[in-house]
Amino acid sequence: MLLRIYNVFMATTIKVIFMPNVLVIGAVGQIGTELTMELRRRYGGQKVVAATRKTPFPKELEQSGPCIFFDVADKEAMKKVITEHKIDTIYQLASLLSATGEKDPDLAFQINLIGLKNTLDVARECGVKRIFWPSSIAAFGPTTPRDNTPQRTVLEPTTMYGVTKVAGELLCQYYSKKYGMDIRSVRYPGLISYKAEPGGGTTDYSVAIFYEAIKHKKYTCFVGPETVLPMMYMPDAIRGTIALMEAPREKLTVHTSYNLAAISFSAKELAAEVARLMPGFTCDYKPDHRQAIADSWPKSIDDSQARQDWGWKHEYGLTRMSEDMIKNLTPILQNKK
Ligand code: AKB
Repeated sequence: MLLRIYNVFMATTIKVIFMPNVLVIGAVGQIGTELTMELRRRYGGQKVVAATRKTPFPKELEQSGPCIFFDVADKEAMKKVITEHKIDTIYQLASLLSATGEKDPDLAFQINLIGLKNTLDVARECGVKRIFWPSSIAAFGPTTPRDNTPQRTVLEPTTMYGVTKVAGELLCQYYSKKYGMDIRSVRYPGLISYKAEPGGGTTDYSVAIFYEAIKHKKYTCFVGPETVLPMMYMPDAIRGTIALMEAPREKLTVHTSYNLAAISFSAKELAAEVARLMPGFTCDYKPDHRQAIADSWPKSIDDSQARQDWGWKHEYGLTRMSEDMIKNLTPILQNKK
C-alpha cells in the first residue's frame, strides 16, 4: 500500500516537474507513430504536436492531438509551429533510411542532414530547451570492429544514410558545445514493431518475416541466413528514448550519440524462432543489394555507456519479442482481410 502511494506520488511529481510541450517531426514514420502516441499518453494529447511532410496521419494520431504538415526544408513554417505551440522539446525523426537513401542520395542528404541543421537553427533561435535526434548503427562501416562495437570507434560508413548519421552526430555535438544546447541521441539498431511498418531500411526483413509468416507461411529473405545484425523491439526503443530525454542533463557524457543495444541474431535464427511459433513456416534466401549494406554494419553493440549514464536496460529478447509480434500482428492482419 505504502509503495503504491509512493509510486503515484512520484509519477505525479515527475509529471508536474517535467511536462514539456513537444513537437515530433516525422511523426508518421516507424518510430514516430509509436513515440508520439506514448508521449501523448504520458504528457497529454494537446501537449504533443505531430508533424509530417506529406504522408497522411493515421487515425489514432489524428484523433489524439494536434497534427500539422510541414517540410523540414521550410524553416519559417517550423518556426511558426514552435512559436504557436510554445514548443520546448523537439523529437526530430524525419529521415530516409539506408536502402531508400541509396536510391536517392541527394534527397537523403537534404532530409537527414539539412533537415537536422534547419531544426537545430530554428530551435536555437526559438530557445527550445531539449532536442532528440536519432542516429543509427549505420554510422559504422566495414572498418569498424563488428563484434561488441565500442561507443568510440572508427566511423567510416559506406551509405549516404550512414554519412548523414555521422555528420549529424558531429553537428549535434558541435551545437551542444558551441551554443550550450541540450541535444540527445541514440544509435538505434534495427527496430521491430507491429504497429507501423518500416520503409526502405536494410533491417526491414526482421519485420517483413512476421507479416509474410502470418499471411503466407513463407518468406524470401533479402539477406543471407548467416547475416547477424543488432535489433531491438519497439517497446524497448520507445522506453529507452523517453528515458534518455527525461534523464538529468549532468548525467550524460556522450554528446554525439549513445550506442544502444538489445538483441543480436542471424536471419536463420529469426526464421527458426518464427517456425517454432508458427509450425509449417518456411524461409528461403535471395540476398540482394542490401546484403552489402548489412555486411558493412556491426553484429553486436557495446552499450555499457548508456547503461551506466542513464540506466538503459532492454527487456525483450528474441523469444519474448517474437511471441509478442505474432500475438499482436495476427489479429491486425486477419482484420484487414
Ligand atoms: C535501416 O535499416 O536503414 C535502419 C537502421 C538500422 O537505421 N533500420
